[in-house]
Amino acid sequence: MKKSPHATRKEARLKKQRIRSTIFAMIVIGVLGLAGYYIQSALSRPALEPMAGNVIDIAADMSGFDKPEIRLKVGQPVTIRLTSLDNEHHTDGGGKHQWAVDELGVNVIAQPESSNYATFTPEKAGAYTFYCDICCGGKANPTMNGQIIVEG
Ligand SMILES: [Cu+2]
Repeated sequence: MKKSPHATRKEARLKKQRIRSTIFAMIVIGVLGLAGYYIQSALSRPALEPMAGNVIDIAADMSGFDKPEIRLKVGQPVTIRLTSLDNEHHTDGGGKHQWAVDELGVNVIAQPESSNYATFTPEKAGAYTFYCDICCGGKANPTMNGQIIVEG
């Protein structure tokens, strides 16, 4: 059966519409993809080096750190990720906590109910003290410190 000229014209029009909506969809996908890319790169934190080595999670609140002792190996990179469990309504320290080791030159400060991290490689064996000096009477508070043991 032969198609009438009218039906052929209609088909051609539908085909053109289909091509047009395909092009439109491709443009939309492209724009969304580009926007997503820009949003993602804006949200990522360029100031921080990427996490490397073992990631050790430490949580802190007003009652102290959740780990009294951390064992590391000389020459092995490690990332300490500190999370503050306290909110900003704490009058003492404003919900921030710190994880610092003077001998290793590491100092991480976590904002209220947030995480922050530092990556480092211990170079010398020994036992060091980690502490938070922001809240609860600072370093002197026995719950806001612990031992880091670096083994050769
Ligand atoms: Cu603290």
